[in-house]
Amino acid sequence: MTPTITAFAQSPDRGRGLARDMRVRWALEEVGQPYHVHLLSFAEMKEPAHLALQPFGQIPTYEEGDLVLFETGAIVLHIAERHTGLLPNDANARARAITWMFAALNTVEPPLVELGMSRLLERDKPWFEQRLPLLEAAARKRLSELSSRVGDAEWLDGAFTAGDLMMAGVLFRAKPSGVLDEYPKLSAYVTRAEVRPAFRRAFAAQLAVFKNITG
Ligand code: GTB
Repeated sequence: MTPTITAFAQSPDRGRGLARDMRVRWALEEVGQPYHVHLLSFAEMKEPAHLALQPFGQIPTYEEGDLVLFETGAIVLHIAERHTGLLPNDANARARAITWMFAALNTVEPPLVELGMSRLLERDKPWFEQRLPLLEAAARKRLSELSSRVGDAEWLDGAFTAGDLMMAGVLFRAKPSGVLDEYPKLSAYVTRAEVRPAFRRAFAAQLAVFKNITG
C-alpha cells in the first residue's frame, strides 16, 4: 500500500529542505517506496481532521492503511524496519544505528533548533544579545563533540544507516545559520549525504511543491 505523508502547502523556507517532511521523503526515497503527499495549509494543520492524526497540529504525518504515525523519528524508524537498506541486519549494529537516530533527535537537534528559533524570533527582545552567546555555545559544544566522533569517517558507524539520515537531516537544517561551516568535517559529512540520489530526489520533490504554487 502506498503511504501518504503530510507536508506544508506553503513552507517558510519555500521548499528548500528545512521542513521535517524532508527526512521522511528522504527515507522513502532511500528504500524505493513511492508515496503520496497531502499538502496542508497552516489553518488545516490545526483542524480536527489533522489533529486526529497529529495531536500537536504539525507535519509530517504518515498514513499507511490503518496505520497512522507522527514524529519523524518514529516514521523513519518504521520505514527503516519495513524495508531493507536503512538498518543493518546485525542486531548490535542495528541497535547502534537506532541509537544515532535518538542522538540526532534528542541531543543534537534541540540546541540547533533553539539557536535557530532565537535568531528568527527573539532579535527584538531586550535580552537577545545576552542569550545568544549562550545558545551559540550550546550548539557549538554539540557540533564539536559530534565532529570529533565523525572525524574523517564516511558515516557514523560503517555503512550509511537511518542514523546518518537523521543526523545529516538535523545538521542540514543548521546550514543556513553558518554555524556548520565552523566544522569542516561535519560540513563534509552533510555534503556526502546531500549528494545521495535519494536525498536529491526528496529535495527536488519538496521544492517542486513551492514551484508549482508560484508557477
Ligand atoms: N517532533 C516533531 C517531528 O519530528 O515530527 C516536530 C514536527 C515539527 O516541528 N513540525 C513543524 C510544524 O508542523 C514543521 S518542521 N510546525 C507547525 C506548528 O508547530 O504549528 C519545522 C520547520 C518548518 C519550516 C522551516 N522552514 O521553513 O525554515 C523550518 C523548520
